[in-house]
Amino acid sequence: MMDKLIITVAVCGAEVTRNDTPYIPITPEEIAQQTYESYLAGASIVHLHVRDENGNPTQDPRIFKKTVSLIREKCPDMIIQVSTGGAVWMTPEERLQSLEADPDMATLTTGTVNFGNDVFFNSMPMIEKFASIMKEKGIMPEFECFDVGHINNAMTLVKKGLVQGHLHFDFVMGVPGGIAANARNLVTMVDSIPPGSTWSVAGVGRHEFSMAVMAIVMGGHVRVGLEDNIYIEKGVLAKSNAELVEKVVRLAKELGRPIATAKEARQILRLEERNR
Ligand code: KMH
Ligand code: ZN
Repeated sequence: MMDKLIITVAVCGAEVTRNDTPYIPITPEEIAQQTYESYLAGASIVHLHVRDENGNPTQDPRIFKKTVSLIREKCPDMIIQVSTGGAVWMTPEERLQSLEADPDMATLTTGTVNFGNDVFFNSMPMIEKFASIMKEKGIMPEFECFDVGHINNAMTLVKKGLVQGHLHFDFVMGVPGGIAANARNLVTMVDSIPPGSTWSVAGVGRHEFSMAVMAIVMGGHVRVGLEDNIYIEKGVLAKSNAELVEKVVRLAKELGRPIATAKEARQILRLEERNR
């Protein structure tokens, strides 16, 4: 039997600006409010980036701590997953600062990828350093795989003992430069991870909902949010992150897949078994 569906909401990311959509949350209060509305709609994990007072991406630990505490006040059991990806121009040291906010989980991108005209750089020594710091702090990594080879790198971390316990992967599909978002590639990704692992898919841009449907029927989990896609349908901006989550909930309902609560998501990811 399939697990209930875990929905992750990627509320703001690092790249989307107010010029792209007026609905992107920027301040800690706006981010916490949109996270809360998404939680009420059915999201059990928040994938978190933060912005500075000018709306630019930052890994400032004070802003992360403030945002995490606002989210915990409103949604005490929601799983908080901070980004260690940050933005493409950030140093590794800068990117690691989000871990100071004591999250439940953090992203761990396991390879370099072209990212539009930029390069999202993640060398193996960097990845190993990120993994060992997460291990030391008892923070569960979510492997962010932008291509198939990133899964091999993740498994190298496991072989070296840098990642232990339950393994959870997020396949980010449709980034220009990364793996294309289609059914054949998703099957390849799923076939490449070890049995017993869990996975979600983040379809970028217009691929968000088609990839979500594939994950729903294949037994995976789903990430949506304004970080990945700003449209609720072709040419129509989503007015909030919650609107995107609500659409996934409707699709899952139609397809007969129940939604996991935050407590159930913690069980599916074996989060409570980790020593914290
Ligand atoms: N903003 C991207 C360069 C993550 O959050 O870990 C990296 C990213 C992945 O969003
Ligand atoms: Zn991100």
